[in-house]
Amino acid sequence: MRERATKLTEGILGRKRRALAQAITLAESTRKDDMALSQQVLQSLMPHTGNSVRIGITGVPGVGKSTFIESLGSHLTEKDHRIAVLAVDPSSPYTGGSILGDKTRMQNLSRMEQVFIRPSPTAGTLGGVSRKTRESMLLCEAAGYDVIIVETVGVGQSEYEVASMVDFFLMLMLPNAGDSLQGIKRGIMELADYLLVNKADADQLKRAKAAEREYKNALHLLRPKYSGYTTETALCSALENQGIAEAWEHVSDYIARLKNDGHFNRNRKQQLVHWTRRLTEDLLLSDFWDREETKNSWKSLITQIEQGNTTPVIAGRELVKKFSGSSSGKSTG
Ligand SMILES: Nc1nc2c(ncn2[C@@H]2O[C@H](COP(=O)(O)OP(=O)(O)OP(=O)(O)O)[C@@H](O)[C@H]2O)c(=O)[nH]1
Ligand SMILES: [Mg+2]
Repeated sequence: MRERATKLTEGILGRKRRALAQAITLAESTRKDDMALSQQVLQSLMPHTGNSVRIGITGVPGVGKSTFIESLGSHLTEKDHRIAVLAVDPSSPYTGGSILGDKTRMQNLSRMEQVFIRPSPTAGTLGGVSRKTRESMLLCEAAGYDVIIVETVGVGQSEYEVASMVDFFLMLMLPNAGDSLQGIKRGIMELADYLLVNKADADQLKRAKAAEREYKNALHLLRPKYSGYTTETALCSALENQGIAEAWEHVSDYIARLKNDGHFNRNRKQQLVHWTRRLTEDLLLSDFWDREETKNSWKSLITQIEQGNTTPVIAGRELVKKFSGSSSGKSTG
């Protein structure tokens, strides 16, 4: 296993796409031996991670995320960036996701040497998918990609997940504010660092401008993410390649300011703490439910609750007490 880990590590540091793709497949695997190997690789690559800007992009289906990434990606490669595009797709965990299934829409990007595109990981819960995306992100950084784009479809939970793994969160909007504002939860808008109204072209331009005004007003009512910062809005057309360079300029300026103010590093640190805590909790939980004694006690406790002999709280405490007693020897009291 050591040998394979070393080979993969060297391949990734040598910027070999195949090694990177293999390592991501390992990170996505749920097999125990794959996971062990994957963790070895990640551990040796850790010192080489972190040197990128991580951008999250969200928006309702059809808003133009893929088209936007294609357009932005081309712009970035001209500026000598190396780009990795990863997807978190909560809508179809079993089919591999729709987000990047349509690679046709990123035809130019997917052919470029400096671009690495990875569709959504399959299987598992949302938490699982985003864990894998986080690890994929680290692997891409070690392989020298300096802009990581994490795409997710705007349907709720996944946006929180993605926002908690990126440095900058960009929301693409449709040019019909009235309709779309209703569908957007306030909390989601609070996650955004930038709001771009896409499809501001041809006969939709006028509507897009009106929409931008509405979004701007809506944003005024929200608490800014960092004091002294405002979430800007702008127009773009991913299809016509309008406003993309300006959008990137804004993103880079914003990130430079975050770095300068110390928010950038603080965020990353908080994200790491949050992630580690989540992982630990997941491990604890699966350990708990995997135990024979939990399974056994569970059945009899449920029966007792059903018969009215105990309460869910008392039963729950009893289970946890048994678990912590057997795992650490300590009592929870
Ligand atoms: N007029 C116009 N059409 C656009 C623009 N951007 C995207 N489209 C069109 O909108 C449709 C959806 O674009 P996609 O890029 O696939 O949208 P998406 O957000 O990735 O969609 P999902 O992956 O299904 O969530 C396509 O027909 C695009 O050609 C734009 O700036 N202007
Ligand atoms: Mg898409």
